[in-house]
Amino acid sequence: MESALETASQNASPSLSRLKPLTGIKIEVAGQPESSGCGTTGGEGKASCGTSDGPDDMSPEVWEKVKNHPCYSEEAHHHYARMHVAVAPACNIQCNYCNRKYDCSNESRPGVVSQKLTPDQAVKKVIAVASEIPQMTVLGIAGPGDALASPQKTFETFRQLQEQAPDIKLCLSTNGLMLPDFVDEICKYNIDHVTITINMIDAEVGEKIYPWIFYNHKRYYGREAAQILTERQMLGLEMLTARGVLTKINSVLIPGVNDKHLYEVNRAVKSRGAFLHNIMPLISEAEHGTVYGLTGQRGPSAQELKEVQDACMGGANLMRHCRQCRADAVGLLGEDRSDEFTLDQIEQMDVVYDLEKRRAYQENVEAERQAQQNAKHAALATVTDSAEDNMKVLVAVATTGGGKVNEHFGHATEFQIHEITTTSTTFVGHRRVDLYCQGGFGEDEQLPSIVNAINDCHAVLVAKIGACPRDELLAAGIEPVDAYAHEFIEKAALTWFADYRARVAKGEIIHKERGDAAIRQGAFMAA
Ligand code: CLF
Ligand code: SF4
Repeated sequence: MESALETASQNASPSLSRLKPLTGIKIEVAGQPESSGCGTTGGEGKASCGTSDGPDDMSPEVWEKVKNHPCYSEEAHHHYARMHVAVAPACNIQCNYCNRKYDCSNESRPGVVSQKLTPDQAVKKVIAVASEIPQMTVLGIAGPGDALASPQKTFETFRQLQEQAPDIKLCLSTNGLMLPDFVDEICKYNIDHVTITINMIDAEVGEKIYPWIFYNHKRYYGREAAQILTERQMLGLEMLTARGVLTKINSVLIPGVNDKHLYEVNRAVKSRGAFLHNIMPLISEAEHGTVYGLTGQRGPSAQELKEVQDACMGGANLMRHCRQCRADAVGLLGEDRSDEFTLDQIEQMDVVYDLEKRRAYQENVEAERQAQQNAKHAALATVTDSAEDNMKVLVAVATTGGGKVNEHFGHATEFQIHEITTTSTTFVGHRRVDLYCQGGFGEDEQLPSIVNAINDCHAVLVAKIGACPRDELLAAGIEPVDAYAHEFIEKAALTWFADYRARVAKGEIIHKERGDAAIRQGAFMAA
């Protein structure tokens, strides 16, 4: 084991200065956008997953890689889709938050994978989806085990796709144990995006997360296992950075285990050139059958998650729009169309991979995206508020996309959360909820869980809302706001906040701090 590590170390020659981090997702008013959070400095220029960032913020080479990747660009995720193919069932480590009967927790919600695929079946499925969903730009292999624990299946799938669908970006997710051994292979197939799940850099923390690993034909336990894993993860990350592959680090936030430690993880991965850091909440329920589920290890609250993410600002750039999707997910982030593409259905489809048609469609998407950006900045420039105070609130927004407040409260399956100051709006995440409106009627039993999910917000901006949920929200101290229906989110939020502060100043309402909110546990069911 040691000699393998040493050999790999000698092969690695990272030039870490090539990839430097940037700042986060913040939209400033009056047409003066400023990046400060979810972005990175990639190559010689800036790169970001921030809503306001574009080709001017990064090198052309990095922009080319991220511009239509829904996970690496927060802004792109409103327009472009990804899909996963479940070709990698095996795993070589055990995480206490994983049960093999469920999707890999690295990249997935806990929920069984509907169909495990052979590479041939996977390629067929990708071609079928790409024909039906021309905005599907990224193919990821994220389990249901570890992509590099089944390397033949993983790379055979990538090999075929590189030949048959050359415009699709290839993406891989791994626990990192075998990563140093496969960096050449990753580069050979032009896999430009690699996610490594790194929950610790200290074996004392690691032994509470990983009971064992299987490495070099031997099973290692406890602290020794965690030590090998962290060394391999760091080495793999350095090797990818040296080869110019964009890396994203996923970390599962486990309260009482690694919550205080993730700041150190953030600094460590930043110094090794990670492009993005995605800090995700632990999902842990007894019915998932995981060690953590069975021992009662809880996941973080919304504010606990935000506190750790905020503490990591300024380190590696943060991804805040992850939906913890399934290992066989298909569609835009936050939606899942995998049911439309079972193997039986694909057999019936008339599949034609038309590269020109896909390109033409994506050009239209780009034009629409640019028009939306221009309109948004024009709308923001009309917001005038020069007040300078420290008041800061969160608002929840119901949106179907396009950057607008355009979803009915009862139809929302998730709310965007924005932090508002007098001069800026910052996207800080999503909160999933159960549908309030069921079959045309409001489902009052769902309201408490929806209120819990956005309980740290002062207002919820919606296109429309009925009288019953309106009263319940008001009673909970959350202001329902439908006055800005179909406005751009940032403009609506800033305008509402100016009005809110004016009412506070006049004594019409009293400003109070809000409490915490709950992160929804359990499998996501699309509307
Ligand atoms: Fe898939 Fe992951 Fe690639 Fe994205 S997902 S392999 S980087 S294409 Fe994305 Fe899903 Fe979050 Fe993963 S939203 S779970 S970060
Ligand atoms: Fe489960 Fe993924 Fe961890 Fe393997 S790496 S044990 S599949 S969560």
